[in-house]
Amino acid sequence: MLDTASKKFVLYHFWVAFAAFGLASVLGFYQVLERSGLLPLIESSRVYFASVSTHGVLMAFVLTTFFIMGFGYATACNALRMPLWNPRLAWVGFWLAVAGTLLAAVPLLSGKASVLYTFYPPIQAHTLFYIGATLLVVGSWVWCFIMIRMYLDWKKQHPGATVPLPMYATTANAILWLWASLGVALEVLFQLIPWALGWVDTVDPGLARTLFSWTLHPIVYFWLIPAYIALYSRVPQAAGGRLFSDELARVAFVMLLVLSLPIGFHHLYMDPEQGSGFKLAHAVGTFLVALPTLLTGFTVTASLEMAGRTRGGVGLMGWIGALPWRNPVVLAALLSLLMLIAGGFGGIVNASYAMNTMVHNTAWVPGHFHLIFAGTTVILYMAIAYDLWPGLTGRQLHSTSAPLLQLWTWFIGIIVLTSPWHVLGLLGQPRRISSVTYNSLLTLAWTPYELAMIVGGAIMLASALLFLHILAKSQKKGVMAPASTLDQTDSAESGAPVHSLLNGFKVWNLVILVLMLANYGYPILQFFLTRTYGSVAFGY
Ligand code: HAS
Ligand code: CU1
Repeated sequence: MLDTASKKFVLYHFWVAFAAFGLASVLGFYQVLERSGLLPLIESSRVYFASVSTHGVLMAFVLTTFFIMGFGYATACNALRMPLWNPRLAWVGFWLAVAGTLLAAVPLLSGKASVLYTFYPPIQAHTLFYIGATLLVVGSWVWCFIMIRMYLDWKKQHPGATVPLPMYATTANAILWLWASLGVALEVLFQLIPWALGWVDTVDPGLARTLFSWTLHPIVYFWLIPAYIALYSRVPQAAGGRLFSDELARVAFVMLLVLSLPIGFHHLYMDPEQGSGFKLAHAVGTFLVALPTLLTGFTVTASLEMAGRTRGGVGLMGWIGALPWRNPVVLAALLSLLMLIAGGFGGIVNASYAMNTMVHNTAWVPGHFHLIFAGTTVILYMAIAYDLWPGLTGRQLHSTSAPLLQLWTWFIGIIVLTSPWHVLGLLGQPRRISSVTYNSLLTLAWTPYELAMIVGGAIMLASALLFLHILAKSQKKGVMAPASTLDQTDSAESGAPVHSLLNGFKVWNLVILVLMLANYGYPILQFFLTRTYGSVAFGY
């Protein structure tokens, strides 16, 4: 159970996450204005790249890591009905991550780490950036360790019992992140930091990109899993029903864990350093990893249908209208699923080698990930915050309609922002560039879409600020919440026996080890077996 001190601890995480989100949202709006090329006054590629690097790092690493840690601690205590294990160590993890964020912020904001959130060499950042990123990751490892420890303690105290689903999924995510972050940790510790410090003159971008791809795909599921935990463990009850199948949910989380790791080469299809055979192997895995999302769509929609029919919905589609659309958790889930259809479709296009040649490094790719990350994923982070806020702060949300307005505007903003990016990508607009006025017939066709993206960006910024306002005002001025709502029971009707494979991770860790050796062993080893050439640094 969450005691008062742990509630405060979780709130600290959420506020760091959401403060980062607020700042990054402001930068995002500046970027759509700058990138459109329609306002020559604010054009500066130096400021643009500092901004887009800060925006990406804040959204992809700071918002996510702190939110996932805070939500994980809350889930572990609520679902297992256990106090937080070793709060002192947990605080150490938190402060390490905060220190890392602050360290990285200095070079980011002063234009000395304009390397974008993927920090691919040979563009070089100031050493402080790499050290800050490392500390953030080390802080998150403390979280992983505590999650796994609480899961193991609970299992020891309840021999043979089924681990509650939200905790099973949280543990899967902690294990996933430990495996995933190893790739980037090797890259940063053995390549980037020695190179940034001048201990070595050159860096091998091929090896660095290979190691980063090891992290880059699973990290997106690290971000996504908390959203899926909400879909499985909060949404069915909020809609007035129950989860369609606890076992299918576990299958989905296990598949996300195992299959998301050995497939990173779909980010390197157009790179020369890896062979086509390995790219094919990773492509097959990429199509397989779409399955747990299809399973999730099925199970969650089935749960919603059961709820809608219980609420009196009839006919083929009548249950959809019967759902409580005015409940923020249900509304966010419905909008999230809608965005997942389009975002997932884009993902399948990316994953298909021939079509990837068409969209790779174009505006299509940021279109894809803003839709599926900022859309599908972050809208559920927002819903989780609304859901947990009364329990954490002791106060009810100050308004029932403002969260609905906020979620709808976020959804509309995302659609208006990302649809033009998909089209711009198909029209050949590159990603990772600042201004795009080439003054040719080709770029004339881009103009209407550039205007649309500014409108989308403005709606999103307004929605982001409203989100922060709702949380802050509710925490300060909301009516005291009745005691009954404070005791969140996250458990999704667990207790029914499940197969031991769906209640533990030993076998799955072995499977991951084998798949990683098969898909990454030689591709990494080859850099040490053949003569390769390094690159000197470019950058600030
Ligand atoms: Fe992705 C690039 C492939 C999912 C994030 N992706 C990125 C990047 C990011 C990202 C950040 O293969 C950019 C990296 C960079 O900077 O270079 N992605 C996929 C595939 C999936 C996928 C196959 N991506 C995600 C998720 C992300 C994310 C999730 C963040 C959270 N992605 C790629 C590829 C690239 C890539 C290539 C490299 C592109 C390049 O060339 O650079 C899959 O997991 C998607 C599976 C999803 C589906 C959708 C199923 C639909 C469902 C909805 C059901 C709803 C119903 C409606 C029925 C197949 C489940 C109910 C409605 C009611 C109203 C009741
Ligand atoms: Cu990926």
